Amino acid sequence: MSDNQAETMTKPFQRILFTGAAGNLGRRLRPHLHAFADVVRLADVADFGPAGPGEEVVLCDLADRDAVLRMCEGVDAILHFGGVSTEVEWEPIMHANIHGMVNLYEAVHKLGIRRVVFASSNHTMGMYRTTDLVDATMPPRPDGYYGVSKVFGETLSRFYWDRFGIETVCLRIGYCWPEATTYRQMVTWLGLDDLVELLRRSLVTPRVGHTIAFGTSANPGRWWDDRHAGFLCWTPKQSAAQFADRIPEGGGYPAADDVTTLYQGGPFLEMGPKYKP
Ligand code: NAI
Ligand code: 15L
Repeated sequence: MSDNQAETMTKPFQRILFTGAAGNLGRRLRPHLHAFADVVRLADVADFGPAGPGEEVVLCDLADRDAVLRMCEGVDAILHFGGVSTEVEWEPIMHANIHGMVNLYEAVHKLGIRRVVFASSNHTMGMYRTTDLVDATMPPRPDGYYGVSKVFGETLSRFYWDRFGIETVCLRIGYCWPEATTYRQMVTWLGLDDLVELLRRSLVTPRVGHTIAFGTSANPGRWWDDRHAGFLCWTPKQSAAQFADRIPEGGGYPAADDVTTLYQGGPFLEMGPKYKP
């Protein structure tokens, strides 16, 4: 297909909203979002500059209920990537990932928006061992406040599907950064092209109900079995095998019996709440 043909093809949505536009994935995904909709509304609490062609920019704190309702007005689907993306103290996580998530789904329900793709995380399952093979039917075992907040997001979206028929695909994203430099990053790596295609499938697959999918490329030694999201027909094409020669001896891990080596959550276990005498 030529570029011209691709440009004239009908896009699946008139307007989509992407939250978290100022972040790592927001900046990397931005050029790819135009394939999904005529208008891409980009939102974040942090300033990220002016709108480009086919874009709208909204500055909005997810914890501000009225602002979230305004941010969602007129959109057909949402890619929800905004929020605290790592293990920190509870208050900011509660602000963005708990209150923010409730505000978003209240707005989605009120405005009749039918589909959300939620950037969940592998840290919903971070207390499984690195020797376990995890799938979407297994109970969540988060590795800290951040992982707990993502389990909350998955559960809230489940409620909105069961009660109100609002569809959500929760993506348990692995390590989505340009390069892997430790063994854990290599096992959990998600290439950007694979993520773009996963987003497309999550948006256009006709009936997704409430789905949990694992976002990881075709890496050697994967910890996650994604068969329950097989109907999305997403087959990752990238692989972190390309980084194998950069991984230091020992995998960039501490000693074999360290918690960050034993559990899938890796370094997040050390960043999380600890007893302080
Ligand atoms: P990031 O931290 O770079 O971006 C998150 C964005 O959310 C930031 O621009 C931040 O300003 C915004 N944000 C934070 N609090 C907010 C609030 N109260 N109101 C509005 N916006 C707020 O994170 P990144 O790497 O871009 O990840 C995006 C999403 O994907 C996050 O939800 C993260 O939890 C999830 N994820 C990312 C992974 C990765 O490897 N990059 C892995 C697993 C999940
Ligand atoms: C996440 O959930 C984070 O948002 C991301 O920055 C990475 O650190 C990733 O998990 C990981 O597990 O490495």
